[in-house]
Amino acid sequence: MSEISQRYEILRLFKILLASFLIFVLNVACSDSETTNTQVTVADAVVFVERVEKDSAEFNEYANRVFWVQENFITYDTNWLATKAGAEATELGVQWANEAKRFETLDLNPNLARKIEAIKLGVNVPAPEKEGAALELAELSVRMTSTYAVGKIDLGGVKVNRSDLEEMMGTVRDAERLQEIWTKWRDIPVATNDAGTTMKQDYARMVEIANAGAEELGYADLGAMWKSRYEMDPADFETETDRLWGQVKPLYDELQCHVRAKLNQNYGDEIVPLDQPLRADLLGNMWAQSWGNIYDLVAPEASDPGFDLTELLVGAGYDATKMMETGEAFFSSLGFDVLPETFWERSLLTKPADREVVCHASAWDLDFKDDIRIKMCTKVNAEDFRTVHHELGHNYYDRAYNTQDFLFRGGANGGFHEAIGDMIALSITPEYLKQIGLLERVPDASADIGLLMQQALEKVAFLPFGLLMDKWRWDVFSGATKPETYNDHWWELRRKYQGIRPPAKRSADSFDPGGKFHIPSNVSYTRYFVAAILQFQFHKAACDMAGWQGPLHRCSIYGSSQVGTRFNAMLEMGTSKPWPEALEAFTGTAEMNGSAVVEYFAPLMAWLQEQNANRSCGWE
Ligand code: X8Z
Ligand code: ZN
Repeated sequence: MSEISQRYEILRLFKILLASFLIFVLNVACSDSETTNTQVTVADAVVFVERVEKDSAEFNEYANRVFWVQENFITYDTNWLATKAGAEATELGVQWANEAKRFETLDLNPNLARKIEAIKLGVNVPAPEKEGAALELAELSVRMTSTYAVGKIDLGGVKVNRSDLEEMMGTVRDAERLQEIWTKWRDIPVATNDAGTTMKQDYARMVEIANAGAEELGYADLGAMWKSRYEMDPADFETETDRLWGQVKPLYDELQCHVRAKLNQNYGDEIVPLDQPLRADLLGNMWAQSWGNIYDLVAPEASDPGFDLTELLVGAGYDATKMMETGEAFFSSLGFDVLPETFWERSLLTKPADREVVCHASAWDLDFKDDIRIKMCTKVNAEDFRTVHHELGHNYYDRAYNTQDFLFRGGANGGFHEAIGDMIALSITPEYLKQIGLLERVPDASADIGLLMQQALEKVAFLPFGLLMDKWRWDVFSGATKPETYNDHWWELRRKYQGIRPPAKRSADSFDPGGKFHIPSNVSYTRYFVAAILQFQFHKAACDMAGWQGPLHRCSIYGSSQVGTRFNAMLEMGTSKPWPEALEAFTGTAEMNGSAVVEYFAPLMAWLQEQNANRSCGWE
């Protein structure tokens, strides 16, 4: 060996030794679970995000189609398929979320950081990575949702389907009959299912698995994970929702007091005692969440609008398709493109007689492009006319942001998605109904209190319900409420926030939260509370843009393409920017605020305070 090659060989050996030493040092330094953090780069994050965007678009379209078929045709086999797809979706989502955590500490540009966060929060109900957990979670989920959806209830020997029972809560006026329907509906979550369990047991097990999944992803529990979607510290978000509730609570309290007094006149002291919370089955709705159906019982005598929207729709021969077309025409009047032909071919707009379906209304975006659809067991009435607009709002929002990168295709926050169609429905004024040929004569200002009362029974009555659904879940997920007190805590919150009580004592074994679609389906609910506030902010901003001068409840933005253009600009943003920026883009303010609700209902508030002046309000 020459001297040069000898020196070269020594150098080479030295280099190998140095490299081994460095690898050793790195391994020692990184030998705990934080391992790979130091090794990933921004470039890796870019590649990772690109891969997830591509793969999740592909997988989610497949899963959407499986779930669409299952919810339109509930059988043993479609449940089997949905369980399989659900488990796969959870496994993939959790795997991606865990991978995403590795990039959190890097200095990423805002877009990339938002996408990493979106991947982390991408699974609605996570399972831990432990073998079998995702499958068990999917089994529980499919079993709970199909238990909720299928079956009929025996009413005096007649089998009645659930969608008809919901409708009956709005039309029946006999207190005993209402109590029977209400109670039988709530027998379902405590009945033993095919797997030999009850919904309550399934729910408690689901909570265990989901909490373990959320903890693995770095959240205190599933509730903290859901709150994190609002781009705030979870505790701050809770404070924020309480602040909003504080703004509108005085209005709710006056409404509750007036409704109780009127129901007392109708049903008497025994059924509606004036010093007690209201009986939950007398409010025209299976969950006492919106009370529009009992307008006739609480209407202000001297302020009759002179028409009933349900009667107008029925009288004009509307059916589900015509209701949908009317909603579509509203969006068209703002400048939005008409719905694709496939919407009409592929949607399910009425309840099929020959098979089990999930009747709870939903809007779908199957391919994240333009395969948008609605699934709804539509009835021809005022409530469903509004729901049609609500669902269409989801579809138009989905379509507006479909050119964003895949991870930005979503609502600015959950509340935005729920508020879009509702904001449009606030424009269903008498003037608008006249414009579309449903109403002959627009009532004058003397009908304002009546019109506002109709609206308050829907919107103001909803607020505490919208809030307490997740207050209950937050307590369940945090472990503050255990299965033994699930039902008692539910009624504590119902009493505290809504001032309502069950028609008869409930046993601790009951699982009344399970009688509401969003609990077995794990759809978070604060979104609807937030939407109930936001829609009035949107409506006010839209009316200002349209140059409206009169009271807010008489304003309709029908036909205003100028509002449509600005509205679309907000919708197109999807989740690409923090939600306060989206809010500001449309309303000029970056804060959620209940003051638009207060302004909208101000004349009714004054009237209610007068009516309640000599009544003893409250229920504690
Ligand atoms: O679930 C819905 C929509 C589908 S996102 C029909 N809503 C909540 C409910 O029904 O409880 C709309 C209002 C609140
Ligand atoms: Zn919705």
